[in-house]
Amino acid sequence: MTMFRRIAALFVALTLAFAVAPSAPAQAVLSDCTAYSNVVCLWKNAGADGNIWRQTTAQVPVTGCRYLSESGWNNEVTTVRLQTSLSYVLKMYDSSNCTGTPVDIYPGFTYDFSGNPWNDKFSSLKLS
Ligand SMILES: [Ca+2]
Repeated sequence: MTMFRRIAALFVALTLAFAVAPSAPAQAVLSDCTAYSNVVCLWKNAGADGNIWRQTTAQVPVTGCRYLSESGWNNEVTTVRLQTSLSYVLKMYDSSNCTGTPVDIYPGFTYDFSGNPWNDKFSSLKLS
């Protein structure tokens, strides 16, 4: 084989390796939230990266509490955004049942808790 053919064969092999490699879970971006109306968005990583938890505001109770343990997101959240034109405030709690002092999340802002004591602490939420 000529050197060129060796390199070409190697390139094809590498291309195939990447093509058939199991794909990682899709990494979310900010637009996976901002493209929607009236949604609550949580990301596992800083900078609205990693897996996304996105629910409509109708799916997050005003009276009552949404438990993140039910979806495997307990103590996993780093980035939060409330994407709505409605006058809601999102209340995020360390406790599992919306008790204690919440962190208030206002609409239209992206909150990145990396390096913050609240990082990977949120366990429940509600709207107010
Ligand atoms: Ca917690």
